[in-house]
Amino acid sequence: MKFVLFSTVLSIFILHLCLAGRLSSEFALEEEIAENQPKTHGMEQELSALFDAAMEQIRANKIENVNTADIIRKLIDRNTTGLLHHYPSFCPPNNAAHGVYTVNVAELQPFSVFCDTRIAGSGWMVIQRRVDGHLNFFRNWTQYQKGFGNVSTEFFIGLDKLHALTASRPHELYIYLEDFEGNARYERYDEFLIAGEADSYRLTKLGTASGDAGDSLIRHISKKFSTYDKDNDDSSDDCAQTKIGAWWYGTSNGYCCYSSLNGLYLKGEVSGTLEEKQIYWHSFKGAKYSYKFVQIMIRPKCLEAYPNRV
Ligand SMILES: [Ca+2]
Repeated sequence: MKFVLFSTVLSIFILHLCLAGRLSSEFALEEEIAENQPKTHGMEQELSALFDAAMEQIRANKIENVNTADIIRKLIDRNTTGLLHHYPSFCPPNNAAHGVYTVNVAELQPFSVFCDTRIAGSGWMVIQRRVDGHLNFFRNWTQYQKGFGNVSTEFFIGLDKLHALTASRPHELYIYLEDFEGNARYERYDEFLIAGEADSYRLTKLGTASGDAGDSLIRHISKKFSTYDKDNDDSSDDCAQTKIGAWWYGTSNGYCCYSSLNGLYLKGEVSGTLEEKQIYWHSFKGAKYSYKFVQIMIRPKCLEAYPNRV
């Protein structure tokens, strides 16, 4: 109960910070927080005091050049109850933060993620990567729920984590593709929300697409996730089986897919019965091409206002 309350207060705080944009003088805030350290042992009073202190500073416009994530991290670190882990729920929004980090999000144990700063600026959390085809992605429902692989090479983060992260606050989505001829394209969506298990991890929000790879995902909006042992698509086919993948299969016009990035790693041109069974993104290289490198990433939307972006 206390954790839920804490999450709620922190969410409100983060929202206000996002709206406030950049703040001024980290030291002034630290002093203010220190003065408002809890006089009681209740976490709710503690966090309310911290929140009020921070908001007072924002209103007084006394703070600037502060990294919002650092403030949030400090607030979490100042919690003395021992109930919370000292991890944020997102990748650090600075260009030095490239590599493996630990994050924490409500109702899950802390877990490792890969934060990427080299493709689209800072703060992006990688949720899926295909590099060389060494890892089998034709896996069952349970494995897709929990995730599999190594975050430094090939992996899928897991649907439970994807739901928890995207439901915790508004996120955006970035899909990066490279072919075997040295061409790289991307498609970015300004919203991304995955439903929970009870709704079969439905692709609930995508927002507006931009980029040069073309939009091969919007036709999958509102579709549930399917694996070879869990046919949640609304096609008469079992799309996960016929396409040898796991995706938000089913489209408004009856096709299984216009994209299937967990398909087979087939190294370039494919033909015949293998068509659309490969790592597939229609609007870049069509139905008969399997990409060399894929990276799917997410980021909280409010990071747009953060400094240190490329
Ligand atoms: Ca079906």
